[in-house]
Amino acid sequence: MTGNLIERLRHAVGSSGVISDPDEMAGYLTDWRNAYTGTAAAVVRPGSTEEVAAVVELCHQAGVEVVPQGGNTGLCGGAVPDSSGRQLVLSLTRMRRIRDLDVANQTITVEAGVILQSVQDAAAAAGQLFPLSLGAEGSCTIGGNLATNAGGTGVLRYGTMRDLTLGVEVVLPDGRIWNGLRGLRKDNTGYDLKQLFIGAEGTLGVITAAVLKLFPAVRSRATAWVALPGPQAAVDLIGILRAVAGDRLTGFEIMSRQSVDFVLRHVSGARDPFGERHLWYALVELSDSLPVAGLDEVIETALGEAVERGLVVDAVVASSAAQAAALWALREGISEAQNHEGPSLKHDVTVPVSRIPALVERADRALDEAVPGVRVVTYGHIGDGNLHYNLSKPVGGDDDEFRSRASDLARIIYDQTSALEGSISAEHGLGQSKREIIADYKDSYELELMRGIKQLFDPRGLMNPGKVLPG
Ligand code: FAD
Ligand code: 2HG
Ligand code: ZN
Repeated sequence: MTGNLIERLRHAVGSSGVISDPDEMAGYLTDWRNAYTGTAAAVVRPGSTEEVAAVVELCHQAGVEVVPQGGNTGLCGGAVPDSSGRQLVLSLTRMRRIRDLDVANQTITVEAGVILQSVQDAAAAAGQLFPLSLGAEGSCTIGGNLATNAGGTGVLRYGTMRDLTLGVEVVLPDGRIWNGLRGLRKDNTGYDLKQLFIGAEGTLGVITAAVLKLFPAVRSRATAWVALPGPQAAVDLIGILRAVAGDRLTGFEIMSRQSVDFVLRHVSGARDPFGERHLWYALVELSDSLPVAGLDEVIETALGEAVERGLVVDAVVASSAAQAAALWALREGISEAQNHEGPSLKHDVTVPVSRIPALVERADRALDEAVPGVRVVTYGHIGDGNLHYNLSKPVGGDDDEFRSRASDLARIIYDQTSALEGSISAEHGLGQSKREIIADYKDSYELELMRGIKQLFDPRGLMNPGKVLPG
């Protein structure tokens, strides 16, 4: 990148918005778990849509590649530049304005750099709920949530980011602004273009703002921690809860004992709710917008039926908000805790919910045959058919030797997932990590159509190249 372009970028966004000092750039060049590191010519932090457009246009004219970045919490290297040192990281973190909150329309309009938790807080202050919820919510941004079509723990009831979005504003790869910020629940005027940008991981344009759906605030909640003999019991328990609680079932997460062991070992203050060890656990949440909905009774009725049917071995219903938060901390601490056990080989897979038990049985057996003693950290959003099938080395194993098995182990999990008609990424996306392997699991015609869409929006291939599409 020429000094001339850096000067023009400074002119476009102000001197404080352009970082080119290597030490100051470092935090933007490595991902959350230090799995990917790149270099960049500069990091640019525009403060408005017009400034984003000016930066992207200058890059387009100069043929410079752009890597959009939000909170940098992504788990597949999508926001990290390559090692050429020629790419530009475009950080949206200065775009933090909540532009509008319309209670009658049940919408909130926010800029891409707004932290997810700030959107939840703004909604709550207006007596509303923005239901996207995930472990990184204190640092991930709405732009990153949209670009990865984030899921999290509320999908069971409220859907993913795709379901929660009514409109987007996007800076296209040549610097033009598309204003698709419509707050409409019905709009049948042709192709739904916003959905192309959601889940595109920054490869089609830079999302600068969005109109998101709001829901009535939650005013009562019941939370239970449940011990189960296995995944089939969890699937059956979801069926009972749906029959008893309907739409009030808003969370159902599963965790293997290995996952909980890591949290108990590494997260300070974590405590096992039961005296005995069990094979599997579920975290169940019911919630309602009515202040007095009798949810504790509803959850106890459902769990009582499950105990009678031998599906639940033990259960505790939280008696206070603090106890419920402690149960959620056991679940949300898994990602962080696993980082203390050497490399985590992450796989974020999905199959139809009914096939989860078959996936676990087949994949666990094949993984243990491939690497005896491998520690399988299985957990996640089973109500959506989504498991995080993460692996840690055997006790006493060597980090590099374990890393060298990464692609064989991934194939074991992906082959079993594919045989059960699943997908190799449920929520984290393809980024750099699954960009090549996706070619073995996705129909070639589907990939050809995706390449055609990329060519239409970004014919010069300047927007987040090296991500999503196989090379
Ligand atoms: P980044 O990491 O900065 O970027 C992610 C991708 O989006 C990159 O490809 C980047 O180029 C692109 N991008 C970012 N901003 C824009 C923009 N404005 N326009 C265009 N492209 C853009 N994910 C889930 O789905 N569910 C979970 O439950 C979940 N839990 C997590 C828990 C932890 C502890 C961590 C670390 C991550 C978790 N994630 C989860 C993954 C991650 O937080 C989400 O994918 C999040 O949505 C990423 O947001 P971000 O702002 O950090 O994006
Ligand atoms: C979760 O559900 C996230 O906790 C992160 O999607 C999963 O760290 C992971 O692999
Ligand atoms: Zn998840």
